[in-house]
Amino acid sequence: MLVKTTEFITSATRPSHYPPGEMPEVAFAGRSNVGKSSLINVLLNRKNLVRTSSTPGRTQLINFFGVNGAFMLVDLPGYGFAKVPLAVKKQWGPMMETYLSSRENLRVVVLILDIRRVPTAEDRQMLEWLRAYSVPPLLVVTKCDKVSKNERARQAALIARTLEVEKEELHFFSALSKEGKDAIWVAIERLLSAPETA
Ligand SMILES: Nc1nc2c(ncn2[C@@H]2O[C@H](COP(=O)(O)OP(=O)(O)O)[C@@H](O)[C@H]2O)c(=O)[nH]1
Ligand SMILES: [Mg+2]
Repeated sequence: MLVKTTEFITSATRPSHYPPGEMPEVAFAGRSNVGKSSLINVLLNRKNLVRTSSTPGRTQLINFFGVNGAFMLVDLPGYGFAKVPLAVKKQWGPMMETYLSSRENLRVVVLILDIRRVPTAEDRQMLEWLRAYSVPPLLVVTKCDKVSKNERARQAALIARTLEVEKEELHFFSALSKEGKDAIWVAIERLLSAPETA
């Protein structure tokens, strides 16, 4: 994918504030601090399109970006950060389910997982919603530079088993080495150009 232009479109919490769904859309989801912003910035060749921060969990908005004037990239709010107020936490599920069930131009959700961690209940919930609403998931396992080859294989098996998916469905990535960048773009492009299924 040759990224020529990226522009911030808007932030929203509910459908009446979403931008028009005229272009195919790819959304990114994952636990706070999993490396979601880092992945997006590497994919878009940007230093800081979406802010990477050491105080995770504050973003509770759905952020829409236009890429090449051809498709929409959506940064979904991170989940699972302990310090987020309960009231904010309670909004996450309905906000996600509303977006996933109503966004007709949504073609793929990139679900990001940490190679060193067991997927959480919220990761599994995301995957269940994607299945329920027929949105194809793209599973990206990030921070792969932090583990050895042996550990990677062991953790991949554990992650696949916990999510009840095949190991082959996992895309390995590192924001440091940029490993996996091209393969992830190929998979995203394929799904963005796929005919609507739902
Ligand atoms: N070593 C390493 N660190 C990463 C990687 N991706 C993200 N990080 C670090 O993990 C922290 C959280 O990353 P960020 O992209 O802000 O996560 P987000 O909260 O999911 O958007 C930051 O300190 C990043 O520098 C990676 O692939 N490898
Ligand atoms: Mg972030």
